Amino acid sequence: MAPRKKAQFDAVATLNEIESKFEMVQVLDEEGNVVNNDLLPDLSDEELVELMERMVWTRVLDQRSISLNRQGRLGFYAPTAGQEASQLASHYALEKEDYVLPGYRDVPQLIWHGLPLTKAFLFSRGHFIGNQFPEGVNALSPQIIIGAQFIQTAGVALGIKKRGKKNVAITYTGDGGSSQGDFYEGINFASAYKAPAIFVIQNNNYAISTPRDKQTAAKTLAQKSVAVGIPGVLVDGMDALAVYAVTKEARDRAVNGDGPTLIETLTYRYGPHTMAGDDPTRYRTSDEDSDWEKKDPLVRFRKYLEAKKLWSEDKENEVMEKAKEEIKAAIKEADSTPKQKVTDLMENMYEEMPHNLAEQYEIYKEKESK
Ligand SMILES: Cc1ncc(C[n+]2csc(CCOP(=O)(O)OP(=O)(O)O)c2C)c(N)n1
Repeated sequence: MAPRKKAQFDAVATLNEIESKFEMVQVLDEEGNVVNNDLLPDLSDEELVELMERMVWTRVLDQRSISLNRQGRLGFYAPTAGQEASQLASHYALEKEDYVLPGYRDVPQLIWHGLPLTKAFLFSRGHFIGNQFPEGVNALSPQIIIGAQFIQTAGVALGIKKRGKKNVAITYTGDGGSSQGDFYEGINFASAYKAPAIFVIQNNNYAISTPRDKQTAAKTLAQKSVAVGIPGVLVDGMDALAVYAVTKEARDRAVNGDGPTLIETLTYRYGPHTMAGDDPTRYRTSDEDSDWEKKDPLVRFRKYLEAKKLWSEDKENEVMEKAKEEIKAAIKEADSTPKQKVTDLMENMYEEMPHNLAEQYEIYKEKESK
């Protein structure tokens, strides 16, 4: 056999070189020690405490939501424990006027963006009021179609740009979502138009039961940015300060007119994919679970704050009690909201009802009036 011709251009070397550049950004190690002083964000003591409060509050919300779901008092719920730094520290880098386009697991960011908790519970129950956001809450409802929010974000960000606003649109998907066509279309379009968008892939290693390495051969998900010509960054998603730092940088770039950024947060969900019945013990080992628990975002940030004398057990208990009270009040309010009627659903679906449905609408109206 003739010897293989030497390649004129070593594409493999190019790939290897690009892939090797995406190293994980970290600020705090697992013991809460600062390992990268240059990236330490410029947050005041009050802000650091506020971020920790949000993470603790959200962990309590997750625990309560799981119980409420098991009691049949909530509907759809996608657990969030383990992903608090990825979700809340990225959100903390935003401004109130920025737009949030969440995936179904990203209800915490919506709440901290101003969505009343009662509405989050009503959303879980599939009640239309859960999708009616108050004026000034710049956000869309959680997206269920995997990846679709990436296209919507490109559009929202372009709208922000056309209006000359100094704001961004941020969106979140999972590792599985980064294999969807919508994902690529969204980041490509936003890049071509230099739209002020921040695209976050929360890589929790599994798309339901499919491990991340079974759905893409890419070494990192952040490197997918290269193909569309935007900056990409791989960050430790269990490290609140690192997530905050890279998102803040992405936001600064976007509002300065430098276009979108793709961020991959390396994280883990402790619970099942959703409460609809998957069993993580069938696709993950307990060793894997405990390895990730050692990286816990709350533990790490707590250690950092305790060393600075900004946090204590009493403080944490106080936040947890407050969270429980607020959750109790919100679920009570959700319980007292009138049940959704078929006519409510129809009225909220159409601005102009098609004539065949208009007939059915009248029938239901009649039935519901009895
Ligand atoms: C277009 C589309 N295909 C399939 C599904 C079913 N589905 C729901 S969640 C999910 C896995 C998503 O995994 P990932 O993007 O990693 O996000 P994670 O849930 O881990 O946060 C799939 C396939 C869907 N909702 N939409």
